[in-house]
Amino acid sequence: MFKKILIANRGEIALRIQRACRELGVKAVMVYSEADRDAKYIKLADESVCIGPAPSKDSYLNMPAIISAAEVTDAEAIHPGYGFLSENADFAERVEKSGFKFIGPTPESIRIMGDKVSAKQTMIKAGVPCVPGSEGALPDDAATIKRTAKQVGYPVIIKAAGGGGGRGMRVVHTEAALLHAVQTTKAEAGAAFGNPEVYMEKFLQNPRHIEIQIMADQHRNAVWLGERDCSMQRRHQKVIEEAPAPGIPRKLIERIGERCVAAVKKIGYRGAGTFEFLFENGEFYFIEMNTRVQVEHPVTEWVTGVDVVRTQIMVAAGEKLPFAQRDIQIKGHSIECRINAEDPYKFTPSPGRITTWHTPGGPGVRVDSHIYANYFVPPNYDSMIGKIIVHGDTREQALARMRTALAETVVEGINTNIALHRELMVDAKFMDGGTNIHYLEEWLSKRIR
Ligand code: MV4
Repeated sequence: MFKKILIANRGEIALRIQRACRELGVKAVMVYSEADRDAKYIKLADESVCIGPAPSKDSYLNMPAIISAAEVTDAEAIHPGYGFLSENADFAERVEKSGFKFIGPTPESIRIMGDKVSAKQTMIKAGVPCVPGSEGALPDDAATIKRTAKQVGYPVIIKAAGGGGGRGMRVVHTEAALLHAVQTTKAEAGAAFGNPEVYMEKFLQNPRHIEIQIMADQHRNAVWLGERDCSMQRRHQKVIEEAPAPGIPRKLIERIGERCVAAVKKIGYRGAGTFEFLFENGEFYFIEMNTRVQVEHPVTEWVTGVDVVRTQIMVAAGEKLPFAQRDIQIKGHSIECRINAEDPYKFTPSPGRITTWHTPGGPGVRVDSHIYANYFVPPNYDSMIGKIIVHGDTREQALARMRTALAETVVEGINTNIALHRELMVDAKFMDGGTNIHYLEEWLSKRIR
């Protein structure tokens, strides 16, 4: 096992990784920007290094500063968390070339999955079902593009190879609109991602977003850790996640989970990873793979009993997975509410000083947050300030526990979306389970304040 790890992130995930290090007896080096100087997890750290001013590009995205921090503190490995440099293949490569372990997959794996065209081709080859569409990137010639769209059937969606997470896509309903949409998406993709390649898929109108968590070691062992339903989202930002996905037959999920494991073994993937699927009319369609630990990993941890972050560190150190597929049994139900510092109606960010912070507690309640009374939420980063996660024997019990937890929670000094969560936890359709990716935005458009 490593003696010392550098945590190249901030906020709740930096604290989450620090906790995993403590448990493993590994020293944690925290890096921070000038805006995060006073954070409690910095004071709690074994060591900490300032890596630059508040803007992310000068600190949490500053590769030389992070690698130098690892050098001066004699860290052996770097955990990138999520966001920032976590899915940057060049960073992973520079980390390894500088003699450190990158706690994540190889740069090659990150590169393949970062290019959505090569990710999809890899998954088709590995037997993972994908959304019907173009074979690879679209060519330039108009006739071929039109023919492909006719074969796929309208509506189609044009997606940038370098996009993902909802960036660089355009839905097309008619042939008349097709070529212009392809050209515009290409131009935008070239400017935004430095890669003008686009591909085409059948546009699924009312899918759910279901994702499969996998974990692999360097010794060809891989398991899937159940699924998460992440359909409750607004503008591609997830708001509520849960595990297992309500109403999907276990046999169906198991077939997909096994395909994901087979794919991971085929490509020699190591570390944690997530296969994102759209689920419509009883079918799963792969869209993207994430090569990092995700915000919503706690719901998986709670229904499987696996510590995802601890396992990431263990497999990066070269250890074997400490469990096999037969050890993974889904137990009960878990729900996560993301707490954001934002206007509860307009969703504009609400940074500032937190004056009061009462955390919820009791059986089946977990709070992952770095905040405290008198903490200043900096305006420079994502507005998520923490997560409330609950577990119950049933989904109904988990919902009841989340209602109680949200009722106990008090945040004063800034605005948060806690009121939104309180409303959603008593919404009849959400309580039924199985809402699609459009449900929350439709619900918000009809919401009365
Ligand atoms: C789609 C789709 C419908 N059909 N692909 C958006 C984020 C990116 N990961 C992929 N996305 C979508 N791809 C096809 N062929 C609808 C979406 C989509 C979506 C997906 C997951 C969660 C929320 C979403 C919100 C809007 C659109």
